[in-house]
Amino acid sequence: MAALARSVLRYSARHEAAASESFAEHVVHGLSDSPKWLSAKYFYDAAGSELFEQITDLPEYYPTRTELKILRGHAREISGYIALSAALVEFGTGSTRKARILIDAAPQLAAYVPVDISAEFLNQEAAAVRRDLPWLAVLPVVADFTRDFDLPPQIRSRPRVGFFPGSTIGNFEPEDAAEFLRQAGRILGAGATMIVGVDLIKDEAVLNAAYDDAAGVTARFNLNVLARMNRELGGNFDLSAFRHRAFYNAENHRIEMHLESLKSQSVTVAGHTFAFDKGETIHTENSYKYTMESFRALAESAGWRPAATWTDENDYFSIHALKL
Ligand code: AVJ
Repeated sequence: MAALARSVLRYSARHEAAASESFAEHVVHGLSDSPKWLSAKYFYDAAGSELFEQITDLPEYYPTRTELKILRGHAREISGYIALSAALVEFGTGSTRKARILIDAAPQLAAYVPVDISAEFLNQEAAAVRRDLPWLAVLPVVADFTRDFDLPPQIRSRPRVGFFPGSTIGNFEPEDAAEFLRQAGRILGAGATMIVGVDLIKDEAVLNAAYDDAAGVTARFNLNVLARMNRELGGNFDLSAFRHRAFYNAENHRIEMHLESLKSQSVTVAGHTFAFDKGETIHTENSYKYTMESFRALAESAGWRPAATWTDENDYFSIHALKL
């Protein structure tokens, strides 16, 4: 255990150090390291966000449609964990589609607080929800949800319900996921509920296909981070000289995505030149998978009490209600 725990901690520490860097600093830091790596959060520029939307519609990518099905099928029961006149605080709102399912099933909700780093998108989405649900106080917060942020003063006296769907929690190292949950607890306060979507460990062929689809959309999504470095940091990556690699790492319970250099080459980006061996990779994403039990244990280690869990008929995905 010691070696794994140490390597996870080391990885966590370097992610923490990386949290306050600019994209350029991050790229120089990650590509100077051995093995080379980049944080998955840099996938999501406009092109990357659009490609991710396409991923969610792929036949192989089960998480989104499975989570939506669980939410729709159990919305009333989930709503039972939402207190009267509570505020729903969504961590990292991309689309409001999932929150709307909860809101529709929980008329006792008084406020919706979507939190996201992208002000423009957030304000657009917030305006649309306000238009459709005029009785709901919609109070968007522009913030990096992985850091500490202040809730709007208007919800100071309301019970709080955190919402973190999509298995975005899988992008954190387990240590960092626990730290995130602990911090979410601090932000939400005593008596809070947290509703979290978590992808489950399953047949490796199903996992591998979900991250290496036949149409090549996930490959384009992964390669887009090279295009983004070219666009934003004056890079000269030749996208045809790299290929998408994705596989389940069973020992560490995670999908890993990499970009593999197809030849020996050097690339200049952000004013620095980096040498790649043939076959060398940039590690671009981890997507951790849990069992029901391993996620409950993680939540408990972060001070939350698992109150209920919902899943689909294949046990592909899970939604957890946690209480503080
Ligand atoms: C948005 C982090 C949940 O891990 O499944 C999809 C991102 N990467 N295909 C995931 C992703 C490749 C996704 N999350």
